[in-house]
Amino acid sequence: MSDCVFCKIVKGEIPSTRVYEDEEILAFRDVNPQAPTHILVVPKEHMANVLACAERKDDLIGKLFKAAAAIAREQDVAETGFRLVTNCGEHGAQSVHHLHIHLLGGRQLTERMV
Ligand code: DGP
Repeated sequence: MSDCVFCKIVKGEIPSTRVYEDEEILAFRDVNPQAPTHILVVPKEHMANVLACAERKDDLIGKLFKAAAAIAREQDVAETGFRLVTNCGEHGAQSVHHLHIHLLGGRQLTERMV
């Protein structure tokens, strides 16, 4: 999608700090980190949110979680713990409408979700 910021990051048109990449998935550091480790795991193909991803026949949704788990290990937060979040739509406060999973860790997160 030509005006999507994450599509531009995937294409390298906007710089990012990449931490993981495979054929279908890219992960890079969030520009506005909420925790010492704050990484966004995104499909390279544009899709708006988890609802769109869940409609697919393939296992991309599983691959995104597997990539997030591998990144958590690689970034040394697997032992101490971390949080995976995907915001969806208006009430979910999704601001970038290209599916992404936030991987947050590196400090004690609060018990509150909202
Ligand atoms: P959400 O509210 O779930 O849609 O989160 C979008 C996240 O994307 C937010 O934490 C900030 C991040 N973000 C937005 N624009 C950029 C960018 O150009 N580069 C990077 N690295 N992150 C971005």
